[in-house]
Amino acid sequence: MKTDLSAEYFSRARTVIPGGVNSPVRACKSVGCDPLFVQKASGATVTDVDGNEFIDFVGSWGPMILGHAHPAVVEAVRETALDGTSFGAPTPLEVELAELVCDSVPSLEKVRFVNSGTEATMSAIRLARGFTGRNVVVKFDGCYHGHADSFLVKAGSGVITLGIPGSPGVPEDIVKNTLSIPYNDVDTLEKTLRDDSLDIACVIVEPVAGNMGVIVPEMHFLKTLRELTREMGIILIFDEVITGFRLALGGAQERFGIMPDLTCLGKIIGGGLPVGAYGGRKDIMDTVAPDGPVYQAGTLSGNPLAMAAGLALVKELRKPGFYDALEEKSDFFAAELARIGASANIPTVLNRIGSMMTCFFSEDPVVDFVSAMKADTDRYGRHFRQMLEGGIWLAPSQFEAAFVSAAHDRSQLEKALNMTESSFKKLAD
Ligand code: HOZ
Repeated sequence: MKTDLSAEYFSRARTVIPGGVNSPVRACKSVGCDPLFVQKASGATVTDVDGNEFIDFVGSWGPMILGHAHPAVVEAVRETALDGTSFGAPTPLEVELAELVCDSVPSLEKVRFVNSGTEATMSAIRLARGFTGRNVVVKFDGCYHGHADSFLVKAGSGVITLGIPGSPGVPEDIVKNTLSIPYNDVDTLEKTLRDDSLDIACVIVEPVAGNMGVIVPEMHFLKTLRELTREMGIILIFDEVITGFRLALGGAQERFGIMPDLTCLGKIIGGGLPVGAYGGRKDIMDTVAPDGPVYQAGTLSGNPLAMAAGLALVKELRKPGFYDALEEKSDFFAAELARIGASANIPTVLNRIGSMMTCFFSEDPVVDFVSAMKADTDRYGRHFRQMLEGGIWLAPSQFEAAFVSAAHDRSQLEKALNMTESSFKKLAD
């Protein structure tokens, strides 16, 4: 595979951008290679600057549920841009998208748009603290809620990928207000939430973990979490930045029938443009400025291009049969992947729900941070490089999800499966 131009861009990038990238995992350090620089993408394929074409299972880390450059999204952005790209004033587009999002996500009565998932989660915990008058945030080991100070405690995503235990620059005073406990562990959950001395404002959780690889929660865990938080007057926040509009139109909460008090969204609702959102119960959301005292603001919040892209995309998702078709395609892909994994001479564990999945190079079931960390990351690195050589673009980390999109066709999925089979064989040699 020719990579001369990518290498050249990487070398230039490293002199002016830390690590040569604008988000750490992209540097591909944990999979032992340098990043490829992307020229363009269309449908389920990505083409790099050297002209190599790949079948894409990263989907920009989640947003591309329709595939890249979907005509409806591109047209909406193009048309909107002709009338101006930012006004710092309300627009009809944000009202329309807010209405559609509240109508789609069952627990949302009101929603505020921001610019990223990180902004959504940090705003949601501020709101939970303001509403309850308490200070402590409970999260789960290996869950990732963006890079705000309060969340960089036993975090997933790039933090575990790069083996960073906690980040310098995050004051101890902030860390002491974040409690991280094991995912899927009902006993610890119960003990923690029932401890009145802890001053817990909220619990934030990925209702399906996607940032230590995909981990589907035990229903008993999620149900207990909902019941206990309600009983103790603690705000339950679902971080649905990945699962929102991915696992169903109404996200994980619709799929599982469990309603949080607040929900954080991002990725898909921006159609590939920078967007985040937080929303939920009206009484809580009415505490946000200007109706209430909890301050949160943003010059580019509700940006017209992002709103237009999100609207165009969500309208596609609301067409009858969209999620059934995606589920069926993902069923086929996951079943074949599991079959290939089961007959390989290396241990693999496939965790999957809907169109998101992770194949762990692991002996044992992966149910939490500790079991995820047992995965063989060197083997994943080799697998990643072999797949890339074979034209398949996977996340450059064992601890991320692979996403199937509406744009993947049968032949692309079959090619990816064939490549996986031959990669597993080489790994076993
Ligand atoms: N939330 C993304 C990972 N699951 C972030 C991707 C990145 O770190 O660039």
